[in-house]
Amino acid sequence: MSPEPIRLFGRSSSHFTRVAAIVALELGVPCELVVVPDLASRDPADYGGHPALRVPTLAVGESRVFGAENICRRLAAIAGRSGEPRVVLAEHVDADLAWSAQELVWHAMSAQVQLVVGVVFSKLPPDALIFAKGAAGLRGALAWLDAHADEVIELLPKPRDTSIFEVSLFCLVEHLGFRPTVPLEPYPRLRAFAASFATRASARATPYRYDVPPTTVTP
Ligand SMILES: N[C@@H](CCC(=O)N[C@@H](CS)C(=O)NCC(=O)O)C(=O)O
Repeated sequence: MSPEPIRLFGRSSSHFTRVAAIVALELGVPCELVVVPDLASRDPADYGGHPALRVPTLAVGESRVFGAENICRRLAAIAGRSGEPRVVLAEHVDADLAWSAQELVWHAMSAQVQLVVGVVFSKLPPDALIFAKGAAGLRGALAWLDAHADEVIELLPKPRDTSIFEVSLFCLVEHLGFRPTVPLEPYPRLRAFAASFATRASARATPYRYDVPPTTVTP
């Protein structure tokens, strides 16, 4: 374990933040959530030093890690490994289908951020090409994941506690319910997967909610 304090700058309503928070819990790495109060801020210091003004940022002492997947790698390194990985990372996977599936999960999460920030907060027209195509691409990614997620999960190395793929897919699907963007009804297998993952202690400990004090922007 790290002798230095570990802090996660993020928001309880953010799916990228929740990926990191769940992985920290799964690995047993103590990690304090530092709430970023206002996602409209243009000061990197408010994001734990993230120059691109995003959450999450992991702070390990003076070091900073940007990007949810990199944060998970750092948390896994802090936890150390004995034998098989407890949380399967991208580098533990060797299958085209699984790589493509992970790409579509990250894409869908980013597409949802774009729709929320663009249409909901910025009040830009949803029929603008960037948002209309973004929503169509999000629906396409979800349909593909609904058709292939079970097969992808079978391809993941065993034994494991969980994987970045499963954690990120869960955070994506639950966030689409928390912050409706496109309907989830057409994706029964994704809903079933999320309902099952939601019973894990790490998922129950990190419910989506809006942090107080209230902010002007809350993806
Ligand atoms: N690739 C980044 C994406 C992070 C991201 O998009 N975070 C969202 C919140 S879930 C954000 O900071 N949105 C603020 C904005 O778009 O202005 C990661 O993996 O951490």
